[in-house]
Amino acid sequence: MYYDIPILNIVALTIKNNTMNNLSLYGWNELLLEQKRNSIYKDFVHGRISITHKTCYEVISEMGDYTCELTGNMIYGRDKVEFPCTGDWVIFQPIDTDKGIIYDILPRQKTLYRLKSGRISEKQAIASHVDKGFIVQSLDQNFNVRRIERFMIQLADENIQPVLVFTKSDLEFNKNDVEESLNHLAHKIPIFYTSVHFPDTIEKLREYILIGETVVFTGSSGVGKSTLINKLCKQEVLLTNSISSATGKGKHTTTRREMVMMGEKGILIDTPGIKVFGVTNDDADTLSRLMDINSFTEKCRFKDCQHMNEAGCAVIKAVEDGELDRGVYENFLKLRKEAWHYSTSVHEKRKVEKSFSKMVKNVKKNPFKKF
Ligand SMILES: Nc1nc2c(ncn2[C@@H]2O[C@H](COP(=O)(O)OP(=O)(O)OP(=O)(O)O)[C@@H](O)[C@H]2O)c(=O)[nH]1
Ligand SMILES: [Mg+2]
Ligand SMILES: [Zn+2]
Repeated sequence: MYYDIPILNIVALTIKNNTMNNLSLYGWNELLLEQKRNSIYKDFVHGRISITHKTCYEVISEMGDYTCELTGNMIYGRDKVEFPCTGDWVIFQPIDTDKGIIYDILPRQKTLYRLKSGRISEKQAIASHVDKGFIVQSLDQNFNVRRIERFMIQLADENIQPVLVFTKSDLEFNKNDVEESLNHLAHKIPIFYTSVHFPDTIEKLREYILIGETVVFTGSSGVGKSTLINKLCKQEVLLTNSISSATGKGKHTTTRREMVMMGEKGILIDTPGIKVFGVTNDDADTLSRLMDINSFTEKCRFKDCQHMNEAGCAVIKAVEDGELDRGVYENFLKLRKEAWHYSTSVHEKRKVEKSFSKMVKNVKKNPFKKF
């Protein structure tokens, strides 16, 4: 079901006293207010999406929490990637004490996107208005520097501060090996070693999250994202994969993107574990800077060197001389190729859409002509 016409004053807006929310704790600010004033729906209610379901959204507003659907205009008038995601600020009209219809989304910023897996190159918005991106890896089997680089490049595209959070530091691991493989990244990203069994490591991380700041947690399934969020919030706000000692049950893998409040301090967004996190950032300069190879790229003979097989390529020479890690170099090529592939297919798609809409216009003008 969807709605197109604003249902003004049909339902008395009942304020639910028990669920009044102070939105400034959720990051509401002057800029967002200004943006709301520019919307034709400025007289409606605003709120932030806390959970994204398949066809509806949980929205937190000053008047309480609502489950909302989209208007038909929003469903049919936008690309999937422009549909609301967790963390978005939206304008909606309550139609009941706990139901509403979303009419507009305030301009997105600092959004974590990923390349959707599948044949068609499609971006997916995971979380928006994000200040920090916690790249979570567990120190048992999950540590993988190539995956860290992958997340970092994607976060850089939207100016989200990357933070590396290791979990399960109570388990056996070789800290020297970990630190050595992070040499080229260490000065670009804060690193935390945490364990649910060492409360001071959780406390340090909690202090790092500031009031009103939004943090998204990303990483493979089972690394302990939901467990860590529960510890930071000092309560079981999310289901985790741990076995409950009381029931012996509790296998639960996260399936939705959900926002929770950490005390009255920060806003934490949990996400399901993703096997391969595809990138869409095709900015080669950012990539070479992040991977710490820009000191070599500057010395290449040709300005437009692609660092693949060109004569006088300082990057290839650095790999041959052992100055640049081969793994870093190969991941650089891989990430760049992936992002190129994405942007080329987006470009192609736009071209097809443009020629299609041109054809539709022409048909409307001259319905009997053959095109
Ligand atoms: N030893 C140890 N185990 C932990 C730690 N943190 C989490 N775990 C365990 O790791 C398992 C997975 O935890 P979850 O929090 O569900 O993992 P997740 O990253 O949310 O996984 P998905 O929701 O599937 O993406 C559970 O059995 C936790 O008890 C830790 O610091 N040390
Ligand atoms: Mg989880
Ligand atoms: Zn080169």
